[in-house]
Amino acid sequence: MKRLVVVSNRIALPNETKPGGLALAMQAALRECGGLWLGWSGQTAERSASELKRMQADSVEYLTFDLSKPDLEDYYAGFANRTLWPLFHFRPSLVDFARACYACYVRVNALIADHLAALLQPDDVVWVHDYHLIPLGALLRERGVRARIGFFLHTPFPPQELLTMLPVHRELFETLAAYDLVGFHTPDYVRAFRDYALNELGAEINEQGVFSVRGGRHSFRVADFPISIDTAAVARAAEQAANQAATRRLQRSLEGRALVIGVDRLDYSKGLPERFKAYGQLLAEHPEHHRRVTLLQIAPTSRGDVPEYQQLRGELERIAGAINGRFAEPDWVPLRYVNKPYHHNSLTGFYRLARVGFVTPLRDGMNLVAKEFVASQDPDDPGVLVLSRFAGAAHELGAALLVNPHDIEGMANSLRAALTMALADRRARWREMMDVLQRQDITAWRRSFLNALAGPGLAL
Ligand code: GDG
Repeated sequence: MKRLVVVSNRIALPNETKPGGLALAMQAALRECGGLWLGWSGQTAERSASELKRMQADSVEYLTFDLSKPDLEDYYAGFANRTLWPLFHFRPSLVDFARACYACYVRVNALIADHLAALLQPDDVVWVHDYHLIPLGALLRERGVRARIGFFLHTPFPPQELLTMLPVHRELFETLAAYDLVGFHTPDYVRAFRDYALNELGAEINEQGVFSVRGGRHSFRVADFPISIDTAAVARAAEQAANQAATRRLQRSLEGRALVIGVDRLDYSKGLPERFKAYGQLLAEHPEHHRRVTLLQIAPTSRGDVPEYQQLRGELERIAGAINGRFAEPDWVPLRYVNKPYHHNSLTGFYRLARVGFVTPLRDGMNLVAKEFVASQDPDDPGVLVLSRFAGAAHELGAALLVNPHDIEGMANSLRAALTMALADRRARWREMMDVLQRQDITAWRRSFLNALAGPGLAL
């Protein structure tokens, strides 16, 4: 049996519960077929990746490395999060490019490749994740690695007009040709990659859809694999969480008001200022909702050392203060804005209590919160999902109320429609979305990627 080797910037150690679908999916895949997971420890040290720390649990080996503070600054906070992240999320004005940061990004990837190349066996199947590690495949090939290597991008992939703004776009993106399989969340991102590869990399695509880059030695496949959640487990957790103290306390505090919920990392891609404004607009235009509704926005801080994130935090505090200042009553706070993270199971209980899931990113690769909200609902009395058309999840969840997050009035109208939607309509929409999530869950995602990469026989 082939061994699976997963590489991602952050990893979840066996005793850790990391939020999000990626960690869960990788833990399950590695448990099924055994293997190795390599990533940054989350710690800094004098020198980057000078050694690997090993931890074994059952048939899975966890390997972590530290990063020096300057490398963390230039590779992670710099090129990954201040250049690629805004570029991939359609925010060119936030792109901050410095050649020194790019050089550091490639150097850190090369350090990882050095360690990995020494560990790999020819039969291994390597799965590399996300924008932090784009050149890793090519760096492994340079070191003589011939194993099958796949890459999955968790963010959107924007059109070529945006990508070409990056001064090093060609040298960076042509490294994708070193992989055997490149995966994206949606057909739109695959199309954007295809256009970019044809027009900028001089790629050729044969009748079977196999890409090759002129002059390159390697051919590769490109396809969409929409990531999902462990639908059955989330539904179970939500049902159980309904009786937990945290859920009951929230329920009591609502005093019968309709709950609108948002849960997002505090990130400018998530459209939080626009969301708050849309809620303010609803309250301004429709006083009949005063005292009848509460918006709970959970937004754990993220990348707090990147200046754009600090600015966003200030902006949200101002808007939240303005909304509460204008509409609150001594016994009603319309907007509860919380920067703390919560246990994942508690979140499912909160989702189940909510009448509306308000998920309105300006751009999002997929958005797992939208899927978790749907899976958490009570089938007899489900809440309504209001979802940005610019989240990858909109591709599968067309039965949500789809909104344009740049249209504040439109979002306010959809929020009102969600709050007043009849039970039969709520049920029909929920059923349609839940059917999708039951068919296309996290196991289906992982298997379809690994089957496409390695053929059946791995992780089945
Ligand atoms: C990236 C892409 C893509 C949130 N708050 C808490 C918490 N969470 C969990 C959610 C969900 C996860 O974090 C967030 O996933 P999203 O998909 O919504 O967003 P990103 O973090 O931006 O993820 C995204 C994803 O990768 C997977 O490919 O969908 O587009 O940007 O699972 O529930 N979990 C806990 N406490 C919190 O307070 N425990």
